[in-house]
Amino acid sequence: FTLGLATTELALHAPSQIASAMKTRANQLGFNVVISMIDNLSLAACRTAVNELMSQRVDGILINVPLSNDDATAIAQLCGTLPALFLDVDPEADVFKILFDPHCGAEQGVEHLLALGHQQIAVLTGPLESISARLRYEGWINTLARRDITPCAIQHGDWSAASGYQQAFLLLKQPKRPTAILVANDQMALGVLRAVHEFGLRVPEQISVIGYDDTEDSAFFFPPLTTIKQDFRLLGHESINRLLGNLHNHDDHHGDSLLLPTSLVVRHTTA
Ligand code: IPT
Repeated sequence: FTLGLATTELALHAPSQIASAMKTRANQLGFNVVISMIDNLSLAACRTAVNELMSQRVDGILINVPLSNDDATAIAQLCGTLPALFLDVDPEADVFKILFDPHCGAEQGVEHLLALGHQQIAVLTGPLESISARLRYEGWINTLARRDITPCAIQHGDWSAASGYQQAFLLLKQPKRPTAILVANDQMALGVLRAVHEFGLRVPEQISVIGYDDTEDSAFFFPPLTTIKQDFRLLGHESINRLLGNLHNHDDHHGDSLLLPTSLVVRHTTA
């Protein structure tokens, strides 16, 4: 068998670690994974990637591309009878999927900051074209609202460390300076840590920073990053297992969908 992976930008840490985990699991089982990377976040780009994989006669497709419910349904239709497993859709999406619970992750981050006594909380979201970025953002806002808190500042990045660095200055220049920043991924948090340092503030004494992902290097940021862990090794392992389990099961396109939990990893950027 050969499996196809349609993926978003592999220069980003999370998608590359997910792809690596999938390859590792597939190799253990004696399968091959071919990869097609999209060049922009659009339905058209995802269609192109899926068509490319189908023309290589893959036996099943993994789709790690952020897709709205309608777009996911359109891609599932494009795949026809070929089993297709989605990794970046809404938990409500009516497709075969394996996801980390975005509500759970967003809530864990907010609850951690609230437990430390923070009230002046700024948020830095991912790109709003991404369904996961929107769901984390929504989860933060809802969890804060339950405590009658609204973020003291909001900015939007593009998942990169560079965007985290740039947007952090805008958050720090607010008249009411935040005592904590919720960041939608670890790469942006890396940029935020540098910006905070250049701004002359100490982490975590003067400002707390929390990331999201727990990618391989996050324990080696300075200071070591407190974050919300998504276990990408487990995701890679489970997605290959479940897609293979579905190869012979052509009439049940939903297969065994799975919602994985996230967990809080407390290191040294929050106090
Ligand atoms: C998601 C990551 O959390 C984020 O950091 C970014 O890399 C994004 O992917 C790229 O699409 S994880 C995804 C499975 C929701």
